[in-house]
Amino acid sequence: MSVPDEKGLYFSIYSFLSHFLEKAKKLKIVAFCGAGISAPSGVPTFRGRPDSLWARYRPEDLANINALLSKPDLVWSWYKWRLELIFEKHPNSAHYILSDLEREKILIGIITQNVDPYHEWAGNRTVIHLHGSIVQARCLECESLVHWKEPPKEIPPRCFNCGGLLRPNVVFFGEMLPPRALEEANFLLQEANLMLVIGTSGVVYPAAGYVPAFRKLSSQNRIMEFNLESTPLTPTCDLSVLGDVSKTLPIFKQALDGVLSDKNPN
Ligand code: BV8
Ligand code: ZN
Repeated sequence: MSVPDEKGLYFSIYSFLSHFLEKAKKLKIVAFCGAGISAPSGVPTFRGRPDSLWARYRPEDLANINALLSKPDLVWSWYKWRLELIFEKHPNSAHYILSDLEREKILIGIITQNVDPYHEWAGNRTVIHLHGSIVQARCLECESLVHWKEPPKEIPPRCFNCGGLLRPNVVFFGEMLPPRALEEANFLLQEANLMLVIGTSGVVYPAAGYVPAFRKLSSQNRIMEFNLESTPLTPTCDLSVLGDVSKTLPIFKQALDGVLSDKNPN
């Protein structure tokens, strides 16, 4: 179901949340995020939109270990371009809403597919990066870790310790997701009763599997999707909120504040 205008959006979210909170004794939100939450910041997404990252390249051409080993300059110039964008731009209102919700102890954590640090820069502390972090790199020879404070100057960047080739500290296609991140994400799924699925096309696995997994955990769990368009995950969600997430997430927060204050007038 989608609601076009802001006022209609407010009331559809208000009634959804009010109904949900009739039954739910607690409100524990987990956010599941994709590249769409950083799009309003000016960081292109991977698929779909004409300015998307993949529009210029195909995933199998760049985000995989064989490409890095055979074409280190090409792969690192792509990562350097992305790092320049990430350091130049900044978190947007959608990131800050999630940081407010964590501070109000309503959001218990974020499971993100994103490799940018915008959730942390917006103030969130429980952020699980399923696909690693683009602002870190590690040496293929000695495993030394580098934290970029700015994009690397030399391409491909070399290890300060042994001169070995560095790789971005991200999960390439064909690689396993970090077991620790999988565990932490599962813990959040157990604790939460409302999931916000924000700005993801739901095509990359196993990450996208967290949404149906949350559904299966309990019949009381509810899922809201925030996206510009419907996705393969939409049928698994209870409410699909269509629109730019930097506009729709603030409306969500207003509606939630409205429901909570109507329930606890003091
Ligand atoms: C694995 C880090 C096995 C790197 C990423 C063939 C060979 C090998 C594997 C596979 C294969 N075929 C399929 C697979 C599985 C593969 C996969 O799922 N492929 C897909 C493409 C079909 N998965 C893997 O390879 C995974 N590993 O399977 O390993 C294994 C198992 C055991 C032991 C050994 C091995 C690893 C996947 C991780 C890949 N790494 N990123 C980097 O970033 O450079 S994935 C990459 O896609 C990013 O992390 C990104 O976040 C993620 C998902 O994309 P989205 O976030 O959803 O972004 P997208 O652009 O797609 O969508 C944006 C959405 O936002 C859109 O819906 C849009 O409408 C919306 N939007 C845009 N603007 C806004 C908005 N919404 C609201 N407001 C807006 N303003
Ligand atoms: Zn090294």
